[in-house]
Amino acid sequence: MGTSLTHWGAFTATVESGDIASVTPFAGDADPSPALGNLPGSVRHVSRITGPAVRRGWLDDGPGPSTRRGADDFVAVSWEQLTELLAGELRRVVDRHGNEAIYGGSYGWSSAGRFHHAQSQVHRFLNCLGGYTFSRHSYSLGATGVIMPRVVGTHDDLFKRSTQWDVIVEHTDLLVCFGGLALKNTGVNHGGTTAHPARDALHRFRARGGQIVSFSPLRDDVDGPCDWRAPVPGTDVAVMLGLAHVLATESLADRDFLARYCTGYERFERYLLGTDDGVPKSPQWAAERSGLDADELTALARRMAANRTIVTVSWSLQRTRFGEQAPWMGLTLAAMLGQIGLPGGGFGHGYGSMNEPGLPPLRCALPRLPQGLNPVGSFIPVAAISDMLLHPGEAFDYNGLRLTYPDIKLVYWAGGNPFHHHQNIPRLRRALGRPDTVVVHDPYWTPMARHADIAIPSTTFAERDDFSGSRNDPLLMAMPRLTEPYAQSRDDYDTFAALARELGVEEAFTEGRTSHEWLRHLYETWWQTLDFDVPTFEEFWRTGSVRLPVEDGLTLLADFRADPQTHRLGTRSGLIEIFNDDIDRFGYADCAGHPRWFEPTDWLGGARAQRYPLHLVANQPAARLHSQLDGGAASQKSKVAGREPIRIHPADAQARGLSAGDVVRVFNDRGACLAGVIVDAGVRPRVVQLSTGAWYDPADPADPDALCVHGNPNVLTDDVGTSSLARGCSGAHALVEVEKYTATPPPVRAHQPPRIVRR
Ligand SMILES: Nc1nc2c(c(=O)[nH]1)N[C@H]1C(S)=C(S)[C@@H](COP(=O)(O)OP(=O)(O)OC[C@H]3O[C@@H](n4cnc5c(=O)[nH]c(N)nc54)[C@H](O)[C@@H]3O)O[C@H]1N2
Ligand SMILES: Nc1nc2c(c(=O)[nH]1)N[C@H]1C(S)=C(S)[C@@H](COP(=O)(O)OP(=O)(O)OC[C@H]3O[C@@H](n4cnc5c(=O)[nH]c(N)nc54)[C@H](O)[C@@H]3O)O[C@H]1N2
Ligand SMILES: [Mo]
Repeated sequence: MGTSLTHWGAFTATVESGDIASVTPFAGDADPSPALGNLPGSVRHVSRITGPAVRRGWLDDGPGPSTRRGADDFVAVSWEQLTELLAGELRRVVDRHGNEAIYGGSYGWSSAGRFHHAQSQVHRFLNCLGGYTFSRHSYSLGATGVIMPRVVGTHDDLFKRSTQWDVIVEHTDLLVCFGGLALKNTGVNHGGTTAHPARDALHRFRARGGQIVSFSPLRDDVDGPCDWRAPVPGTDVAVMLGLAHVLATESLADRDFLARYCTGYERFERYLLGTDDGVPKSPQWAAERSGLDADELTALARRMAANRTIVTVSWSLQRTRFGEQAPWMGLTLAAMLGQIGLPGGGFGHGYGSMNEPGLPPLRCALPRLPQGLNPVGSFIPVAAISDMLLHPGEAFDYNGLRLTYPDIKLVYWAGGNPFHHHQNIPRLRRALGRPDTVVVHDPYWTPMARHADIAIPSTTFAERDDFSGSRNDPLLMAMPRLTEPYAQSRDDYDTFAALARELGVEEAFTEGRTSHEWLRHLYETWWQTLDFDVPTFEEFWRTGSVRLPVEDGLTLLADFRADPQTHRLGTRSGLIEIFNDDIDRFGYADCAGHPRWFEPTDWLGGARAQRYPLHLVANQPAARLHSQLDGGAASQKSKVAGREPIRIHPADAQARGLSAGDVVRVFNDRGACLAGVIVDAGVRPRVVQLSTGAWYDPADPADPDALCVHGNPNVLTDDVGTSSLARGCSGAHALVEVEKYTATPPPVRAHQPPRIVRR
């Protein structure tokens, strides 16, 4: 028996024969995530990496570009050999090419524990060696992270200090949700989560008479009653413009709010009304793009102005081409309503994207492993990894800067899975063929680990002591080890400590501490920064948790509304920028000085839809976190015919002769995968939904263009940035065609380890 925690919830586990046998959700959790069901059997799962392994070709031929990554056998080596080989290779790359030649961005969620957080560990280690090329922003919020600080002075306060559920329950009349309020996503919070209040909050909201309008291609993006509108995917900005047009032309826009708290509304209004381009962005204009009814949009705009309304934009809307526009336009629409900063009115970003929006923030910072300083200045926006590897030395635009891609010789990954998170996997595979060496730490033989030259078996959270920490969760939880490390797996910390010793930087990396000593050290250093009492480390470890004070009753931007001088925003003007001079000056073709509609390539209204007539929504999976524990029971139960399920509207299924349970080939000119059919009238016609996270499983591992037999949508998505401003991930959408797969479907082997030879 033991209690621990994942990004998707806290639980008590029984342990048998070195593995988790069963889990019981944490008693205080009203709505536990179904992904907890993936934990039993995860420690000794067949997909674990059992010992250090080196790709045969790399061992025989030495470092260098290779097309064999992902196709070669591995050779088992001892920890001593591994440490010597890898330390030697790190030294070679640093001496010959400089630290800039190491890409250590290492994006990924890894585990919830704050000390054994793999990304923090790898960054700290590489900093001890003199630094690395790093990455900025996230796949979650690539566009938001750049646009929102420019126009509202922050991005993370939008969700970490958002209007709280209790305030919404009490004051909001109307929630207008672009991208729905998907409760499946609120299961998760970075750093761990012990409570899931969103479902209950919506229940109470409705009981008070609150209403929800959901703009989404999927009916079940809102659980329970709502007014469901399904626009053509990717046209939300056009819809918002249509609503804004009604406010502007029917004297419903709050001119006082726009004058006092915003800049640039007049410039935007010229666009909205079509003063210069002759095209009013009217409800009729919006209807032509979105397929919605113009009169219904007009009626909704009036209803929004007459009620206490929150306009909320899910994060998915900014994970598309021109993704900067939707949150910016949502903010602009809310500003026109003039309710920003009033209880239960205004703007939201990410309700239903993650657990944290709507939850009270902590009144204190959290313990955190110091990562040291990185003297290397070169970086990429995180989703430009293939661009970087394929185009060293080339210049590119980012957020007003003109940067150059470095020439990467060694890629170091710990705690992430690019075959889960990155777009256009065929292109990614070619990109990963370019560096001399690819190093991956992971507990499991994920597709990324299979593409490594050096694969290092990490422990999971269940095999080590750690503690949690999340900005919007009141409990700091101890995560005592539940069982012994499996096979030869090692904590990432111990792997780095051994490498640091070999490379002469042990003291800098470990500061002389074991991991348990680090836990105490982090806790006690943190404790000294607090202005309230917390138990001693022993007491914390014994009782298993500390409850931290939170800031209750927040309304987003209430302080700014109350006093815009004292609480000026972090923008240049200190105000909400509906027009932004800097962005205007950058002169980008794909992001202008004010929010506007851009026509994407992959949308149903464009020419490409003649060849690929279905719009794929590649959203977050309900039964797991990303690709984590895809082999677990909850995830496996969600599969259809052993493949990732694809949902399709009955009319589209019928037109293709498909029925439930069929295996289909989903394809476009970027790639193809198999998937298992679910027919569902809750999906908009001409939309199909295939979530991310099925482990990439190429029919022929040597062919980068091979069919993925398991259903990873990132073989279909375009590896193109949101715009020149943010170059964020745009993987949420792709146009595809679907056909029945008539041959015998190849078996799914993604969770079987690669061939490992012993010498
Ligand atoms: N098409 C499309 N693509 C997307 C998205 C989308 O909507 N559509 N969403 C994007 C988003 S928002 C995100 S955040 C990304 C997520 O992408 P990732 O964060 O890369 O996905 P995960 O599957 O969580 O990868 C975490 C990895 O860490 C490993 N791990 C767990 N614990 C440890 C540990 O202690 N040590 C080490 N070394 N490893 C550990 C796990 O086994 C797993 O392989 O995907 C993005 N990709
Ligand atoms: N269970 C579970 N929860 C998760 C995660 C997970 O892997 N599993 N991942 C977590 C992470 S890292 C992140 S960043 C968040 C991501 O949070 P989001 O990005 O918000 O999540 P998604 O599920 O991709 O998208 C939410 C919904 O938006 C809708 N949508 C997609 N495109 C459009 C569009 O063009 N217009 C409209 N109106 N709606 C659209 C889809 O129907 C989809 O179900 O989720 C987090 N929560
Ligand atoms: Mo994310």
